[in-house]
Amino acid sequence: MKLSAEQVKQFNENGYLVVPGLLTPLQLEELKRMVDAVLDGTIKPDPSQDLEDFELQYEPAVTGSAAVPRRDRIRVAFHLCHSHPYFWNHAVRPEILDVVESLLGERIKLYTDQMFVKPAHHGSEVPFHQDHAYWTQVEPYRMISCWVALDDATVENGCVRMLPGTHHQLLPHREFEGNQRYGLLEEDVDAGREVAVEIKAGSAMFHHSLTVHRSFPNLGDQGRRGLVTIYMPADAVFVKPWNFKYGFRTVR
Ligand SMILES: O=C(O)CCC(=O)C(=O)O
Repeated sequence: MKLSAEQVKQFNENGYLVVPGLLTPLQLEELKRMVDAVLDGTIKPDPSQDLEDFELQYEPAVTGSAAVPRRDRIRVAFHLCHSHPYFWNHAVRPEILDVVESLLGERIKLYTDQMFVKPAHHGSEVPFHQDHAYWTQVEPYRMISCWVALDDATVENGCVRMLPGTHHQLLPHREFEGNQRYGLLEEDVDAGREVAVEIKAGSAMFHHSLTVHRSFPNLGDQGRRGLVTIYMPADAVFVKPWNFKYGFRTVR
């Protein structure tokens, strides 16, 4: 469904927007089953990819721990939509593209997806950052991410936390050690304005690629999975080379 004028206004003011109930209960159950299969290693990328497994990043605290099931050791799974037809079909769902069209215009390219797993007990933090700090090859600095909750995302299990109205300029990022290469420190932003975006499973949060956000570690008993698919206007310009092996296909 296209967004209302009021929803577009809210997005333009805050740099993010929650769309409740984006997926039906049936769509959500199927998505969870497929994500579990990726995390458990029971499905593999499409054979044409010639990959042994999906591109995975592990939680540093439990990387080598055989006592922890594989699904609880994974921090992020990358590029599922380019490696398996089920996730391609998720990325081009009309329910998602209608919202993206309301925000980006009629011609849309898909960049990729990232599955943030945030397992119970040891899911690690994602520091403050603007997504576009990673993607400066593309102008204008305006992509849209669709973050679909597979579980209820709460303060306790590390929901995404947004800084409203920060989507107007790119801030200088710092080099970090560890999983996340660049980021912002609390002193770089007005952290007091942060909003914890708690959403129900099957709902989505759309955000602008300049909106500052982060998430805390998950020290609770409930996992918190979020599948993010990322889109750009089809007329975006590549100002630096970007050898992204899957390419950028027009999806609408
Ligand atoms: O899911 C998270 O914890 C972080 C998500 C994020 O950084 C993003 O969607 O860009």
